[in-house]
Amino acid sequence: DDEPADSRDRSVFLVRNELPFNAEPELPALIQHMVTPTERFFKRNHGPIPNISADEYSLTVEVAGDGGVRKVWTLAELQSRFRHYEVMAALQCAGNRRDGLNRVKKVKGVIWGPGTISNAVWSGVFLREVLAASGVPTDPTHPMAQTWHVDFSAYGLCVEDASYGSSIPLQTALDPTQDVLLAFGMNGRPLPRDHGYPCRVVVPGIIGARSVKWLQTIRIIPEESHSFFQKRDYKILPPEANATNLADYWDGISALQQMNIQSVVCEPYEGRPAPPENTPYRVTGYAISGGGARVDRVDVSLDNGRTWVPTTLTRPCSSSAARLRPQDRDLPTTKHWAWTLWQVVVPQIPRDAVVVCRAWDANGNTQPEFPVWNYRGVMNNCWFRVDMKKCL
Ligand code: MTE
Ligand code: MO
Repeated sequence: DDEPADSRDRSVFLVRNELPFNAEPELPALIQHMVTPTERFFKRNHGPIPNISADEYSLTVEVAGDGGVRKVWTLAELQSRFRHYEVMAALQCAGNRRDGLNRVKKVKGVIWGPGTISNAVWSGVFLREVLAASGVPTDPTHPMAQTWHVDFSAYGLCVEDASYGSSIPLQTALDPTQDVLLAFGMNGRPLPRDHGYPCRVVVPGIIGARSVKWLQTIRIIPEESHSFFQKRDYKILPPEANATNLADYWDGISALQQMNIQSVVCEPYEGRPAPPENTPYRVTGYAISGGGARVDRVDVSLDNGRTWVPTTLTRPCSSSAARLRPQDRDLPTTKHWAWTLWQVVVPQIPRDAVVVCRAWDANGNTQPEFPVWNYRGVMNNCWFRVDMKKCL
């Protein structure tokens, strides 16, 4: 059953696949708001959208071995037993900008443009508090906390595996600065079905694939998830990996977690007419890094990278990007989970210009000038170019 329960406005989305439904908004619309309106938030689905009622929902927590601590939570219990938090965080698919790698050489996967990123205010409870109440050791020096993993699996079917699943290190889940949420709400409303109703994981700063929707089971296990999406997908395979030999590389390559440094020009946009020449123009876009690292700087070039101008950055708040409610401001974090929007007014955009952007993060990371091809087409963060000759 893939009956759409949510707004899937065709004038908002570039639909990349109908069944399962995969769609991204066009860039100028994407960055009109710091918090992406829910009906514009990109949708990435590996299978049909489950239809789960709040009354029937339950979440099972298991710990491998030792007879297995096992706890089953109803939605009402999850919502009433734990403190509620709000965290502003962007989700970005590791396949964002896959089209840029596909232009270099054919890749495997949904051919996404640069719109599989969106920024929302998520509300829910902290995963670490639910784990603690489920009997999982939460002392960071406990051997389990140091090496085990939190394996999430979802309700519903999916195309590549029996069900959708993924894992993060237990250490990440337990770290109070990481803000890993079990979310019930998005932008002040219950999660829409397309985004995981009634409960999903939100792991800020980490590739979208780990933020499992329609969460059914959490298993604390000594190794990573055995899911297709952990073991075989979402890895940067070396350039010699291809359709016939890729299995040879799976074991040696890490499953992606933190995102890399990214920035994209949203206006001008190749899908729109070029702005008139000899007129000042506001170049805009988004930028974000992985692991909550702050975006320090975004530069724009109008001559394909020979000369650059700095841009003005807009962050949701200056010190702590994640803390929205006054009572939460003293919680220990300085993480930048939200995206940064940026703009610069240039005197004009010549008709033969190639508009480029590149960003730096607090760790000194910047974007590569050219695409780094890999078979699965993930983590493309090369300089973003808008060729004015390609505008409508
Ligand atoms: N969870 C389930 N159950 N099924 C999925 O297909 N897709 C993942 C993740 N969680 C997925 C999932 C991927 S690859 C991404 S990028 C994000 O959800 C997208 O979240 P969104 O659809 O809310 O934008
Ligand atoms: Mo994704």
